Amino acid sequence: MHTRARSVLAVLVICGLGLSAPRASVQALGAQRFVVPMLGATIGTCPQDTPCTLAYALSMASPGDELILAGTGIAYTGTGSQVLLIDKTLTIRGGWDGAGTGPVVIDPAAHHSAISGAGTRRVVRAQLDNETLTLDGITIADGGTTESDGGGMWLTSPSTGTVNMSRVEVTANGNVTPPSYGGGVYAANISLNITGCTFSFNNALSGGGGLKIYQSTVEIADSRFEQNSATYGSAIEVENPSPVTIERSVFVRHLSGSSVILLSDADPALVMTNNYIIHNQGVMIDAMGGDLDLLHNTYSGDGAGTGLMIGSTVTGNMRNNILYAFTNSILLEAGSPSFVISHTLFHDNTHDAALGSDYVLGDPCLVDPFADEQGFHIANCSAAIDAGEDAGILEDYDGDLRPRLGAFDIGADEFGWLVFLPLVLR
Ligand SMILES: [Ca+2]
Repeated sequence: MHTRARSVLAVLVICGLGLSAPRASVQALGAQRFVVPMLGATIGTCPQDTPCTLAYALSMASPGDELILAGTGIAYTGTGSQVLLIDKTLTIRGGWDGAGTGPVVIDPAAHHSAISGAGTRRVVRAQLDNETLTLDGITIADGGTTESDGGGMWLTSPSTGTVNMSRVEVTANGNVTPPSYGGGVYAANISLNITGCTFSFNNALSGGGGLKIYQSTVEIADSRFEQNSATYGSAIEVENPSPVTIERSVFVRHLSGSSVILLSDADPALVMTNNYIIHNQGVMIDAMGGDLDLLHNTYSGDGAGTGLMIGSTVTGNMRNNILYAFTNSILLEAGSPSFVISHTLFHDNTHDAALGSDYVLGDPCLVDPFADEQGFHIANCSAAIDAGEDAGILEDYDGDLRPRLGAFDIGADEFGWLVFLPLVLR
């Protein structure tokens, strides 16, 4: 994909040069602009040995350029309504070691590049018109706004736009004026890809504490939502026609709000595969309408709350899910005739009102249900082993192949000795 995109770009540049030399400059390939949080230059082109301020680098960057942020432990800040107003194709990459010469070393784990709204302004506002914003290896922190949407980031487009987020930590953002939506991120009319990201401690007064999705296409993988808060949809609210997929992700310790994930009207489509939804309060997934497919997920209520609340018009199916330790495992409104339930494992719930077909009542034999997601892997005594059906999912949460040792297992983990042994030895 990357190689192909470069090839296409190269062809475009060559064509541009052939037609009109000045129109396609070298910058169309994406110049690197280096940025530091303190004492940056405000003239020049921001080379590695003379890095600039963030505001200056953004102002002088051409479409396609890449801003490379030194990770010094000092947060980047700004003035006005938001730290960054982005209306062009751009990459912002954190984790640069700051060395003025030699190879450019980028390691976000070692060099922390945080952009802070200091509790008084939004961190990023992106208005993309057929443009792409790529964020990698940065932290979006302490964004706050008196506007209603998007405390950390407000991502919008009048046409189409794409935002790619990888290794981004969205933390401690919120908006202070009700009604407010998308404390961490508000995504409206865009395509949003989230991989390897964390949303934590974000707050919305109304819906979508971590993320509000409005009329957008969103893919989330290998990510973590932890302790976000809202009145409803404390992790995520999905509204209007919005196809959303979530896989290999964790939703943990959402302790306020009526629901963790909310489909709030008739049009959303959510597919969730191989996720852990554990140690939260309220309803884990509240689908008021739309299409919902739940494949190989593991949910725990710690002895309270509701696993799934399914509206009467919801279509879709759930296959191979574990519902553990809820007051109510599944509540169906008026029978929810178009929602199919099969191969669910129920254990330690007070009420199992809707069982579906081929259900299992038995101990999932979790490694440690007081721990986080690693504890919700299954041990060899589990009733989930080989009790599932083929739902077309050929890998588990860890990327291990399904099925193993016979048939498909229920839940996010496919049991295998090769995985289990290192876990118990930890
Ligand atoms: Ca198996």
